[in-house]
Amino acid sequence: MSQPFDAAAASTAYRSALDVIRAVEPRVADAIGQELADQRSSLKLIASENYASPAVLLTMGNWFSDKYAEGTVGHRFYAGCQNVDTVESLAAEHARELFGAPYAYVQPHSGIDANLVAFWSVLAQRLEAPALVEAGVKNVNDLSEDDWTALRRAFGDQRLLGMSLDVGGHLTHGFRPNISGKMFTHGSYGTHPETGLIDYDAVRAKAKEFKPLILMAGYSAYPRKVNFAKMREIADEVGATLIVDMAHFAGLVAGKVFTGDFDPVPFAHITTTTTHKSLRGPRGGAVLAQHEFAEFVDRGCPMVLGGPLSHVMAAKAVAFAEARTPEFATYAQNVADNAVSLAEGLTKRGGTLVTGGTENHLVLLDVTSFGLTGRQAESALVDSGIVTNRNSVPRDPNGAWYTSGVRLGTPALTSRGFGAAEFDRTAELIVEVLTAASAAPAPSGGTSKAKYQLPDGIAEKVRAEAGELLDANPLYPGLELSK
Ligand code: DSN
Repeated sequence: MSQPFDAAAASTAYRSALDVIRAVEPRVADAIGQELADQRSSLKLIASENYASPAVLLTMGNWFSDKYAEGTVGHRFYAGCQNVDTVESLAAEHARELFGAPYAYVQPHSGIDANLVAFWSVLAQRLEAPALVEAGVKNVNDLSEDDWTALRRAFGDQRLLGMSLDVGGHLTHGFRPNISGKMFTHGSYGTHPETGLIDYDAVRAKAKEFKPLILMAGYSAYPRKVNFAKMREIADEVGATLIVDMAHFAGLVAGKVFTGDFDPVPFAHITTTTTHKSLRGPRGGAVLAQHEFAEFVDRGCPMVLGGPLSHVMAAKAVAFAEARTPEFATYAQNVADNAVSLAEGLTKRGGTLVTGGTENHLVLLDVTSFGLTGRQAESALVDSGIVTNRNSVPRDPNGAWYTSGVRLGTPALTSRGFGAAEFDRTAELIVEVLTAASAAPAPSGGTSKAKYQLPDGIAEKVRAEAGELLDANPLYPGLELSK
């Protein structure tokens, strides 16, 4: 584990906790133990997952969970929030210093919540613009029902321009299954058809034509860096607010792998994130903002959020403190270096990567050259002990359900201590499985898009070989649930 911890103390803590739980519902205690066993025994390559430290995990299991704390530090709707104030202030202070942000809001429960807080902040800030203030509206809370009806109509005409889902954008960046797709008229920018890279001139042209209120940057399956200085220039040219969703790569920003034009925080009006991906904190979200948006972001609860999860805010404070250490900076650099090793390991064995490589924590492998859909590849790999997720590739012929790719991320296995050699070996195992796999016959003739077949023994062999890599790099070394 690249974040040092006291294994004997953590073993005692977890054993005691499981004893207490087992006395009430033994099946839950067993499931918790089994989850650790399962996570220890597979090659976890899901790009949005990680392993938080025992300190982060243990911070969530306590009486902060029992406290209501709607409002903000020092201005709560409930009495007795002095200790919540302490942990929320600490989390916000650490986040501001970690990311060099003027303002931090650590209450969002998830990335979707963080984006919703950001969207409402932009709308509220615009609504309270001088013209409205002159008309007597000082605060959105002063609006009458009729005003709200008029504003809802106006919201329908607000435009959000984000990265297209099929080139790696995220559902919460204006797509229909998410509320953002209903709040905003949505436009999207793609990537260059040959290079697969963001074409900033094309983004600029699209922004000039579409005139968005919000220009959204950030991704969940784009394997490259984004130039946020250029994105801000484009936003300024068209009078848009730049929101960057850095959920996937927040750990690379915190660890100073992404600096200068590639660090979103100085350029974005608002930056949103989750805290549990490459940042390796508890499951949750956060918003960073320039000063002019701070008071609007602060209204997140109760505007769009339920009561803050104080136990998770406490764990965010611990995770941000960890992310400020030199060990975390080394970890973040290793995440990026390991992604390059994984990419090179796949390409030298015949794999095809979207954009031809990686500059962040993820690799997008196009599996059509193996004669498979993404769904078949995902299933063949997981049955061989390699956990990934299927993902669309640009202009995917198999659509968003079956897809033609698998997304592979390095944050989790890097937390286990994997380095270049282990990721090269991981690439070898992936290619071995995908080369041996083929589409299964469909009952109605032809081949299935969902089912795959593997020659006997391959899955078992690869699982055993993956096990050797895992045993050499144990998850939470020394942490034992039984004496
Ligand atoms: N579900 C996350 C991912 O896997 O990328 C993003 O929300």
